[in-house]
Amino acid sequence: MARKRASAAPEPPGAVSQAATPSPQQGLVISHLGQGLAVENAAGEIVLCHTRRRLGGVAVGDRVLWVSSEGQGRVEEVLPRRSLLTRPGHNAKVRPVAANLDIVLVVVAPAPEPDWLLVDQYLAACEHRDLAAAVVVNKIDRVGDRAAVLATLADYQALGYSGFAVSAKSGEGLDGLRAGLAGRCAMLAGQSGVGKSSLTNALLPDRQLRTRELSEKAGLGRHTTTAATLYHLPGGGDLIDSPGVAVFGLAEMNAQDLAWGYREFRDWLGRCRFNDCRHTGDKGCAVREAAEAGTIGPDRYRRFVKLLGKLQLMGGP
Ligand SMILES: Nc1nc2c(ncn2[C@@H]2O[C@H](COP(=O)(O)OP(=O)(O)O)[C@@H](O)[C@H]2O)c(=O)[nH]1
Ligand SMILES: [Mg+2]
Ligand SMILES: [Zn+2]
Repeated sequence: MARKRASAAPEPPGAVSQAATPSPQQGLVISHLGQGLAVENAAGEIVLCHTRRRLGGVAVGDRVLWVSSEGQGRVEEVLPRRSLLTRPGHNAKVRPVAANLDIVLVVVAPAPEPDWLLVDQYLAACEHRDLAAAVVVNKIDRVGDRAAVLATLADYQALGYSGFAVSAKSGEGLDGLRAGLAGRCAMLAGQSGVGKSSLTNALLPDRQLRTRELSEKAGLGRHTTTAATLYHLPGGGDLIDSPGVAVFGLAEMNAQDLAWGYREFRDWLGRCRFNDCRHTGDKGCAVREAAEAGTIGPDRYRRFVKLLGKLQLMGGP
């Protein structure tokens, strides 16, 4: 990776007098550390920063203005975000997880058995948050059982989602995936065991180095692996690795949002007989009729009905 070393020396300690308030610099939040934030400065170096309390939540991927203060940095301002992914926190509050994300890669594999209900849930959540999404079938080196999963991938591609068939193990298809990520900020999602960690390692050759650098900055000995961390992809673009963070629930979505999250439903949503149509058993439902006629894929429709049931059990809005 072509990370630049600083050409301009950092502010020497003690140079910050009362008279000369340092001017804020732009930085990129790449991780939460034990006692603060890891912010990457313009030279590509990691600066440990704390925040002003009034700033509220700062997320990985946030662009910030920060100043040097007693050998550390202090984040003064969070710059406007183009997207924000949150997850439910304590006391009905939401916690920011990733800012300025462009695309979510929903990963499935021939094994474990693909959970397409979960895929649809992720895709609907992305539609709801205005994030692009792509479906990645990993482990295509497992020739025996890949046909079925590739057929379903084609269904998603027909809906306009980018689809990639790759192998983190053999490297097959990874160049296409890299090209698809160039210049974008991406995050991987998917059930356990599909190969998210393996893909992350394949896409980020110097990940270990960066993780070590973070640990040193944190002074903790070891960077906690559960903290979401932003890494630069060698071919341009960024990957936010967020192990163990399930961020794509149905929280914050209602029944209408879910229907809207099925992008092939949109042409039909205004055509049901009743305004408050749930698109399940209702009389004169244009969506259901389109699914029965095969205009809307019946598998996707069936999964919508299941997800709607799940949503109602949650007793959401
Ligand atoms: N055959 C094959 N196995 C893979 C591939 N990618 C990952 N695996 C294996 O699948 C298992 C789960 O992978 P992991 O990356 O931990 O999945 P995660 O839970 O999604 O992070 C491991 O045993 C990997 O070695 C692949 O492309 N092909
Ligand atoms: Mg993993
Ligand atoms: Zn309807």
